[in-house]
Amino acid sequence: MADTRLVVGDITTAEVDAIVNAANERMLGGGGVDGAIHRAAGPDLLAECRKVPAVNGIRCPTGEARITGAGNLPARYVIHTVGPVYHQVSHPAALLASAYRNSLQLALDNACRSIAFPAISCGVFGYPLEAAAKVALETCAARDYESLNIVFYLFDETTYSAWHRSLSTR
Ligand code: AR6
Repeated sequence: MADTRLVVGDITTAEVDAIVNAANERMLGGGGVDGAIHRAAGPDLLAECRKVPAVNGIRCPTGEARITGAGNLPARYVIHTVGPVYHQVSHPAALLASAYRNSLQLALDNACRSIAFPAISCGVFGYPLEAAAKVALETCAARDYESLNIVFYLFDETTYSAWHRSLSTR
């Protein structure tokens, strides 16, 4: 199994090859962790996002992922993914797993050894914490990703506890 660590903290400080952004389909910034990442990275990140091809304004459909440089962040790359809006889709777990899987695959494709995730969909997108933790940790535990060092940056104690409980019952 991949080396998986949990920390309480701000993902913009993560010293890893790639940090994952919980973005929206337009991929031009937003609130929550997306806003924090764009603020810390500076305007180069938005400029790179604008270069990602869009179809009807959509750069990254829900469950997919895209990679850019990371501007002023300590990380080399930002992997932008879009989790499901929990109450708007009929199969949220499949889409959330897909967001994690596609992010992990992009990290491997770009020779990353380490990747940091936030709790995708657990803010304004309303995903229940226990259920999200289970999907996140199960997906990251797949053998395909065992070469990666994976760290979850969980922003508050409640989210950390949900992940910690899920990891210790695996
Ligand atoms: N570091 C780590 N985690 C953070 C940080 C941070 N600096 N800031 C917030 N979080 P959310 P979503 C946590 O709402 O639910 C944006 O507007 C936060 O406490 O950022 O996937 C996008 O543009 C929560 O646990 O993402 C989209 O429109 C987790 O990150 C939409 O929000 C995710 O919360 C995406 O919603």
